[in-house]
Amino acid sequence: MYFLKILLSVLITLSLNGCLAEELPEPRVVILGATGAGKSSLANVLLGCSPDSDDCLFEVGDGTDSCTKDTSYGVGQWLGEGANFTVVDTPGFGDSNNDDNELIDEMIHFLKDSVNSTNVFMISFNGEQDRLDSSLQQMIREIEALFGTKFWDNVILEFTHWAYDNASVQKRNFTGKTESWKLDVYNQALQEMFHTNRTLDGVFIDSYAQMPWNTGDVNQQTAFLRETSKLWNMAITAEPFEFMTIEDVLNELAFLRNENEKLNRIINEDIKDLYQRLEVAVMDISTNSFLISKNELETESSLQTINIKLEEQVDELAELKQDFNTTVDGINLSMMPIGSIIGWSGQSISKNILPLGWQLCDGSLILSGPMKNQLAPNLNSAGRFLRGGQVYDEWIYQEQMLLNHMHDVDDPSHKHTDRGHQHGFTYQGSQDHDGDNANDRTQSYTVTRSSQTDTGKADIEFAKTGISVRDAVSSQYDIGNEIRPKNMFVEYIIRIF
Ligand SMILES: Nc1nc2c(ncn2[C@@H]2O[C@H](COP(=O)(O)OP(=O)(O)OP(=O)(O)O)[C@@H](O)[C@H]2O)c(=O)[nH]1
Ligand SMILES: [Mg+2]
Repeated sequence: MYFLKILLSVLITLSLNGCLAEELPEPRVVILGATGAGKSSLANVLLGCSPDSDDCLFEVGDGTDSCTKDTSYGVGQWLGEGANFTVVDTPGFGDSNNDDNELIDEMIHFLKDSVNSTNVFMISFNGEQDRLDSSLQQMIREIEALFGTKFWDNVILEFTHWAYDNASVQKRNFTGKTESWKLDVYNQALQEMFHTNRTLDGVFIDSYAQMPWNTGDVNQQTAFLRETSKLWNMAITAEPFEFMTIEDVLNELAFLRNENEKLNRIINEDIKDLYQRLEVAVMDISTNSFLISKNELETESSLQTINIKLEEQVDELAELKQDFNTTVDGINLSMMPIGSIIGWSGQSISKNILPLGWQLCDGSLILSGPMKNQLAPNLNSAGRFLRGGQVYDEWIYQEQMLLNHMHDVDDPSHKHTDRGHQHGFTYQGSQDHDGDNANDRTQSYTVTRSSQTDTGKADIEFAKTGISVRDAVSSQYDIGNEIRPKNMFVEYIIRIF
């Protein structure tokens, strides 16, 4: 089973080894360190291999001479079963057989060209040693000089040869040279030697925990998993560091400066162009402002003119309306034949003047038309009513008349008493003495007598009865000097032509 797992990991790695840099899976971990520190062993165990297995990707030395000669990467699953990642193994420095500068150059080129970026620079130290190897110092100095001090942001310290068997743990606890002590010592040393004041984090991964004789040791396995998990979490959360040398940065800077100058030129030209356009625009604005104010004045003047004209037209319209009404009235009135007499709500009520061709019926002289030289009927001043009549009756004035009528007299019966009266009378006469001859003479005589009448035989004069019809009109009606129904005054006018 273990063999199969290794084989699978190797196959994956082999198949991916020809990858382009940008295709290398992340996180990427670059392991740096002195020769023999255990870099290749660590790279193997991170890929799930045994630290020193022949089947491992990275060759592991015997501890005397440097083993890894070239920088190379391996791609596989984390601890042989996790997510894909990339681990980069670098040569050890400080071997008298090698030219460190040459190794560093090759390594830098490989990192730039084949790896491109990394999430973690893991600097491996042999945990059993307490000092920083001078060759390693040189390498770090080179890296710092090439990539800049920013590379410290991605650095993690890693201590190999840090066993978690009981004896080793007890020994460290006894001596006080624990993990925190180790980190303090190395951080202090690094800060003194290099341009960093960062307190770097660290992991203690003992590759030998995966040796067959240790896999049964629960403590060692627990520590191995804890420390590798810590490394994984740091790797997946770290921002990738791009392998750009100072030279690259300078080149890029020069390029950017060049670009900047180009852009500046363009911007300057654009600004110049903009200034010119701005000047034109300002002139346009000024011209437009002038035109606008001129237009405003003209508009205002036009508006005033329009208003005046409008008012004139309103007046004209009112006059036209008046004329129209007059015309309409005229038309209506002219439709009436000459001699027509109509009632008119006169000037004070109708606010209208007497239409042409009409004259008040006030008895004034008619000056034109077929009735010329006649007096207009005098209806208005005399307050006359009009009545229908025959053609020969026209214009005949009639005074008021009351129809002959009778009044019933209610006599509630009364009595006349004749208390008797005397009639005196004188009788003069002549008496012919009948004689049958001519000598008969006439004898004058006077007789005065007084006789008493019989009662009830006197004739009673009406005036003596005391009965009279006083007023013909009952007091509940208005009594006046004319007879009229209810009415309303208008002025009568007559059409004369
Ligand atoms: N006890 C112990 N031995 C280790 C550990 N890691 C590596 N070794 C041994 O240390 C020796 C060097 O290991 P390598 O992995 O080759 O070291 P390296 O850093 O790759 O060396 P170079 O490639 O020469 O730079 C080998 O004999 C390993 O077996 C460890 O964690 N504990
Ligand atoms: Mg090696």
